[in-house]
Amino acid sequence: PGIVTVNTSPYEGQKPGTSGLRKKVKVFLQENYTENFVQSILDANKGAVALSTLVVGGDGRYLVKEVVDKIIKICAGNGVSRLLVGQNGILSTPAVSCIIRKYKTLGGIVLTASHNPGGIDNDFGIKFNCANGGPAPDATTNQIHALTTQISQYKTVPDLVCPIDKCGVQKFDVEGQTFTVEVIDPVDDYLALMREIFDLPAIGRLLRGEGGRKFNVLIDGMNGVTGPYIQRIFVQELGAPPTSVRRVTPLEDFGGAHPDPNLTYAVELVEEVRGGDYDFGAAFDGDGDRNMIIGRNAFFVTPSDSLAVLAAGAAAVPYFRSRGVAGLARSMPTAAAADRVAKELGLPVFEVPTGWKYFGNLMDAGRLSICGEESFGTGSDHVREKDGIWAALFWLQVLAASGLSVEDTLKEHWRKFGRNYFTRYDYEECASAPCAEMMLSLERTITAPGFAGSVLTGQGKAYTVAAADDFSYMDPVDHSVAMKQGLRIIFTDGSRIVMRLSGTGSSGATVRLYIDSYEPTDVLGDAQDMLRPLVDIALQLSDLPRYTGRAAPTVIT
Ligand code: VG1
Ligand code: CO
Repeated sequence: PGIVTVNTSPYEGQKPGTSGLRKKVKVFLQENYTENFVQSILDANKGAVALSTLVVGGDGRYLVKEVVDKIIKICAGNGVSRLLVGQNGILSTPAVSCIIRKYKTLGGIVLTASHNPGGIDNDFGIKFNCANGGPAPDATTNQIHALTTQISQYKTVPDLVCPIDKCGVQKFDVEGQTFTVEVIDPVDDYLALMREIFDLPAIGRLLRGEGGRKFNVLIDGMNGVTGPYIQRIFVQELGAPPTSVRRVTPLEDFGGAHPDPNLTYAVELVEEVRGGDYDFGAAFDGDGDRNMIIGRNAFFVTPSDSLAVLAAGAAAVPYFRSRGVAGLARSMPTAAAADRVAKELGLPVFEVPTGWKYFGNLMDAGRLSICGEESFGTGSDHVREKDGIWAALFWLQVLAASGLSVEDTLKEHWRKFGRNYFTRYDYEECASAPCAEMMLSLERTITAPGFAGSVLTGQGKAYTVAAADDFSYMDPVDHSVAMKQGLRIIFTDGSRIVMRLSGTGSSGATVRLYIDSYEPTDVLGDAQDMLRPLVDIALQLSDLPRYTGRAAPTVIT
């Protein structure tokens, strides 16, 4: 088949956010919209694309298969030599990262809007990952965006027919050059990596109830991409009963579910674990990079605590036993529980802006091993994305070694380190303009002279402001700077209020309010009660209810 050059013109707004370009499906369906963005990704890699290998796959949502087909044709048109494509277009985000690294490819294109709902009326997304397996850094995404504003042509091979429903190698002659598409099993490479990292037989004995300890798990794929991975790893590899897994078929609309593993959207799992005989529950988001962990009676583990507990328990995992742990990191809004573990272990700890792309450089430089975000993201340098199933296996390895329950693990951790109470309030799909105004006004308030040192009171409890700013970050490795990463108010007792606008939504604005407060001894309280005074202060100071017209958040974590 032959290469065709198609004339096109730019679309506005093809600017990748926290994690790729995310828009409504109908936006992607506009003529040449998807083609423009894919061509711009390839153009941003100019010089390297010819004769390269790329990985392509997505979370199974509506439009993934069609877009995989477009990408295959455009890659063929641009001289890419080989594609590794997940069967039926299925690859979890951490699996893409794993495959890029294992086969040393130039990068990968991930088709996902992560935890956003799917289906024709919902979201789609395209993200480019680099040769280290991680999301492209700001410099690259800015360059991709700049290219989308100037694009005038894309190249494609319209007559190339490449089915992706069966694994195997297909070769095409594109104007005398061989173009290879290798359709791969989505799970094989990822499972091989998990076998290297963990002592899976030990986890298997726990799940099969050998050695006298009955331990029931319930693992929820939320109809997202993790289904085949869960089925293969938990049931086939580890020998857990088939009733240990639920919602394991990837559906284009996630069965109507909002595939975001939190207490609101994963309520089905929470209720089943609460009402049933389960010791452990886990759920993952649409593309498999997020995780929620709960214990018996649906005891909830805050992601910030999860990171701290795993970091403290890393010695249970062969991968960390043999390589050691170089350092820890968390995103800025994440509660500082991991910092206390780092201190105890004598490890460096890094505070980066929201979004996984900021961890990559530190990992590549060998300075960071385990990291996480409050948004149900946990990961390590085994790949360059957060990794939901890996996090669940890590938990099970720690529990298999300690013999403790999830709840007792947390209580012991808090007794030893104290507790960072944490909550996040999300106000989803608000009007954009008033939210932008609110952020400007709050920034003015907190950066005004005299704000630092002032005393703020909520519910009769007084806090003294130690510092306040709009967070900016300089990457310690390449010294690139990310500005305006969230407003934060830090009090003299270490408590923090953080407010920022989401960068993953496809329409309107989502306001996120984060509260983090440390208690050395009073560790068994209810987070909502303990944090009420600081929530009050944040709402007063920002005037959020007036700007958003919302009396209550959409989701509380
Ligand atoms: C959110 C989370 C952030 C996470 C990002 C991508 O971003 O807050 O921590 O890295 O989603 O996660 P934002 O800008 O909406 O707050 V995923 O699972 O979409 O790849
Ligand atoms: Co995700």
